[in-house]
Amino acid sequence: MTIQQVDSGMTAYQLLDIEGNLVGPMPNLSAQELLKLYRSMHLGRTLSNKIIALQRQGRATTFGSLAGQEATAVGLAAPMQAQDWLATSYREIASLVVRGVPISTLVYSFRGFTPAYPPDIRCMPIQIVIATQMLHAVGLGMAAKIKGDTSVAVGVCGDGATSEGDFNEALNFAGVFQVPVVLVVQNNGWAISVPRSQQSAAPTLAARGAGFGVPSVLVDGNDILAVYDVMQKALARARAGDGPTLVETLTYRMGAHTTADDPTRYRDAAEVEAWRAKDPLARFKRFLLQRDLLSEEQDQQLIASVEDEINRASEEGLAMPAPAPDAFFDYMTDNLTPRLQEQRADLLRFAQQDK
Ligand SMILES: Cc1ncc(C[n+]2csc(CCOP(=O)(O)OP(=O)(O)O)c2C)c(N)n1
Ligand SMILES: [Mg+2]
Repeated sequence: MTIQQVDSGMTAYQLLDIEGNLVGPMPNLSAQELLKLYRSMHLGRTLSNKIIALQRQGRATTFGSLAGQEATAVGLAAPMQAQDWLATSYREIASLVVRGVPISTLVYSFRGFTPAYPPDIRCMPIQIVIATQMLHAVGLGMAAKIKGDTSVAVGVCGDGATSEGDFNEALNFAGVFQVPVVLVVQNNGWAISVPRSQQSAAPTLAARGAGFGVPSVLVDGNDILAVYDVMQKALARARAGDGPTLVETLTYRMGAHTTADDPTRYRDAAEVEAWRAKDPLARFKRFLLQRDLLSEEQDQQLIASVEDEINRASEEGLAMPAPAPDAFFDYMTDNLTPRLQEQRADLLRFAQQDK
């Protein structure tokens, strides 16, 4: 597979069929690396379920489920190098875990607090304002290009985000200035209640790239090996100075948009069931079992250790002290204007009354 070839084809690139059979050339990954990908996918799903449970208990904020999209989230982050930058939306929590953001920090952030990621991790805080992170990624890539370093930036957004001006501006800038960036669209079929079919008349969202002179790839987003392979090649292209790539991953949001959503009101149960058969975790598990890289017993152990890790990290994240109510003023500007100082004092008075 080369990026130029897939550009014209526009059938989704696949390496694992839904039975877990290898249908293309195996990426260069050791047994240990394959198992790590599988464990990271489990970490993503278990963490997502955990935060949903915490939200139900009133201990976390509104949260968007990752279930079904683990191959995309893990596959886009795993081939990145330490010096690369990642700017995600709110759903790709497994990408952040792969990059090294502590799980306890993520749990803390979903209590509604601004997290402090370790600075060397080079992940932007999750972005709620749809598509803006694509511009951030292009800016980070452009900065690397100007400085002449070897970092590549990755931006991730959803299918709905592709209708935003920011997405198109990011692609345009990336194309014109040959920015070392990979722009990933995780097409999970829905933007809250708006289906992909109403998002764009283009046959694929990857097709958007051509209009901006940006090579693009359509990939099976529930196939961890295919996503990994495509990302590895797109990152290498950018690092070699060959410019940006647009990647569309075809996946599906199995859960609700967020904990504030009821998808049964707008989508068909049969559609959800059809996608259940393409579950990225089940598919990859079949592959690993077939190749004797995993046994059922080892799988049970792996799942238990993941649950244990998530539970322990969650306890840590829940125990972290909440920031002072006025702490966000500290991140705003170096010198608060008199008006902002007044607002800060007002807020503190209000918080005091509330006690
Ligand atoms: C600029 C902007 N407009 C509207 C919203 C409200 N909103 C939150 S999520 C969402 C849908 C996004 O869908 P998609 O891009 O497909 O991402 P997904 O949630 O499916 O991962 C919208 C419209 C927002 N957060 N930001
Ligand atoms: Mg979507």
